[in-house]
Amino acid sequence: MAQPQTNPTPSSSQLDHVAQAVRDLLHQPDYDDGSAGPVLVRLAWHSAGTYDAASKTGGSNGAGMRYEKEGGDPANAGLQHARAFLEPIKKKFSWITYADLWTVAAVVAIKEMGGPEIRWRGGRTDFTDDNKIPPRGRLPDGAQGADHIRHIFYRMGFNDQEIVALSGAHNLGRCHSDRSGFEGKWVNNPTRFSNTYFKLLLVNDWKKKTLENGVEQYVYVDEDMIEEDEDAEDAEEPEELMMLPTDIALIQDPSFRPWVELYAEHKDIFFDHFAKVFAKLLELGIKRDRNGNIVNEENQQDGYKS
Ligand code: CCH
Repeated sequence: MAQPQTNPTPSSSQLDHVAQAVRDLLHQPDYDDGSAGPVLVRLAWHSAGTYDAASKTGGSNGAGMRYEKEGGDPANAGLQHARAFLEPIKKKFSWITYADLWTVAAVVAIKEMGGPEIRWRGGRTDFTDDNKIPPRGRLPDGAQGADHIRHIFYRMGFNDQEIVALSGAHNLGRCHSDRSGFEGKWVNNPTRFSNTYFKLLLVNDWKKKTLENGVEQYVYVDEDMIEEDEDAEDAEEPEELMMLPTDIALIQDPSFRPWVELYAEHKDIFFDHFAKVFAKLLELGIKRDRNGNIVNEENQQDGYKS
């Protein structure tokens, strides 16, 4: 039997250069809310969120989104922007794999946006064809409820507390009608990592709204903000904040809700739990030897043939 291959993890000085290059590209004045950070976080999450613990398939190893089979999944619409932001870094530091770059970029972005330090380990390889890419349909659908969220995240091996902690990433970024069909941001400052998402879930009176495209989401308009803005010289239209049906499920479900309450009240606990669960997400499906190097076993080479 052939020996398993191992891939060395990049050295810390090599990584410092990549991390700096990621920090340098985050500021994008003409893109969304001025930062590439949120979409980079979503790229890492979707690259890892295909994991299935039962069959040990999917996960961030492989960077399958470079192939149409995964990259063309409607669930991944818009993530080509994140991959394009990172492409110059891949060109400059060709030793790093896409799978490592996509995951480390999110960790750097979260920290830079004011979030916690997240443990990250390298050594992922990139698939050289699309045989090992799992079938589509493993990522969550924002239009659904608590049962669906559990079905998706239990499959990866997460519990209810971890599901709620991970969902706190919706403090970042926004929905785009031309990507998911949903529209708007969850918090007023979507490029700053914080626990505001949990606070807003609890304090606001979320109302169901049907968008012009027929998609249903929940919205809230801060009346105080409108009054303040009317007096301001350069008053901008206050933007309606939004929640997905899956976000609202977190306050409706009796097992999810206490975690929302805890994280709304204690930012430090949220940061601690988020750091742990995001690190776990990025390691799903990755088997390491005693030295931390990834072991690509023979049986992991057998993939989906469809
Ligand atoms: Fe999410 N997310 N996400 N999400 N997400 C969207 C955007 C972001 C769901 C649906 C959506 C996580 C969990 C879930 C981010 C991080 C995470 C969008 C809008 C939808 C829809 C996409 C668009 O239109 O551009 C659902 C459903 C779930 C779980 O049930 C988890 C877990 C994470 C990370 C830990 C981030 C960040 C964004 C903003 C992306 C951007 O482009 O601004």
